[in-house]
Amino acid sequence: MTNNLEAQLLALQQEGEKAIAAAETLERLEELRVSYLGKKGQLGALLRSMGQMSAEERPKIGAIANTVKESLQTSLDQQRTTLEAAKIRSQLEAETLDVTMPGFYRPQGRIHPLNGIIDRALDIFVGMGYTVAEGPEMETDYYNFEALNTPPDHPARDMQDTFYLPDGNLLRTHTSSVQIRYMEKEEPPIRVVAPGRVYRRDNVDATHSAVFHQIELLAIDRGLTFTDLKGTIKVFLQEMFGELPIRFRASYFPFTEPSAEVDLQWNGRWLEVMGCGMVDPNVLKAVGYDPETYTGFAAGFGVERFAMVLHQIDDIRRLYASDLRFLQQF
Ligand code: 2NM
Repeated sequence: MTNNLEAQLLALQQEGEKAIAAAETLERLEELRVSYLGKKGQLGALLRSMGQMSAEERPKIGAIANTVKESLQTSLDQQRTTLEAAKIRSQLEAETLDVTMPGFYRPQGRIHPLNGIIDRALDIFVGMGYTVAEGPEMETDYYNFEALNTPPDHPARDMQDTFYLPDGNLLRTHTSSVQIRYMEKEEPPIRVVAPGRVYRRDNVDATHSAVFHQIELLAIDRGLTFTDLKGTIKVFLQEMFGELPIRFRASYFPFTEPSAEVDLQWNGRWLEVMGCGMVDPNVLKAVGYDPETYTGFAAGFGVERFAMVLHQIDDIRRLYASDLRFLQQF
């Protein structure tokens, strides 16, 4: 009986130490601790059978059991220390940075010349108290033409000049449609600037594109005059091109009266750079403003044209080709 128990205890110790030494994870080690030394563990189970032992056998077996327990506990502690150290080592290895490793090549990005012009122009107008507004590129006939006092027989309304969609809508030919939408929503005083893509059925060449960008500004208030328009445009062109002579030349737009083209003296030549005018009373009426109370001025320009003049670009198509050899110059 005694010998048998003693042998069992020693076998348990041997088996346990072998298993502990073979444990590869801290989780496995904890399982082994519970299995051997836990409340319902194997050592406890053996000792419970001591109850049937004689008084002289008890202390002897008890001493052996204690040795087995201490020995297993020591093995567990040692293996825990070993595994914890290994865990930390492998963590450190996984987190090591090789500072000599070559990096990824990230080409330097830059602002597209068209966006550069748009950013500068909007900054100038925002500086003069204008709000930036945007609207849809697909428009109704009403917002693109009718509300803008453009008669049904006006050449701009021709199929030859405008992209009409099968459902009767169209691709906007100017961002004035945004101004109409803005005026419908807001009440004067108004200072708004509308940048965006516009579409015209032009044959593409060095100076024409079927899609281009426009910026239009609009001011509506009590008592605004042509002088206010001239002053605003003068300041804008000065900030954009520098202090150069400008002139206003009478012109025509359906949505303004009077209307004018603005020329800028650039490299000794007069260059047409903008269109403008006093908002036609019919446009004010269309958005529900009383033309006896309010007057306003508006102006617009092509972003591509500005970019070409300012950066000496000879062909508008370069602005759409996404050729990095070209774009990296700006
Ligand atoms: C231009 C030239 C002249 C213009 C007019 C309007 C509106 F909506 F108020 F009637 N917005 N923009 C306008 C006037 C645009 O671009 C060359």
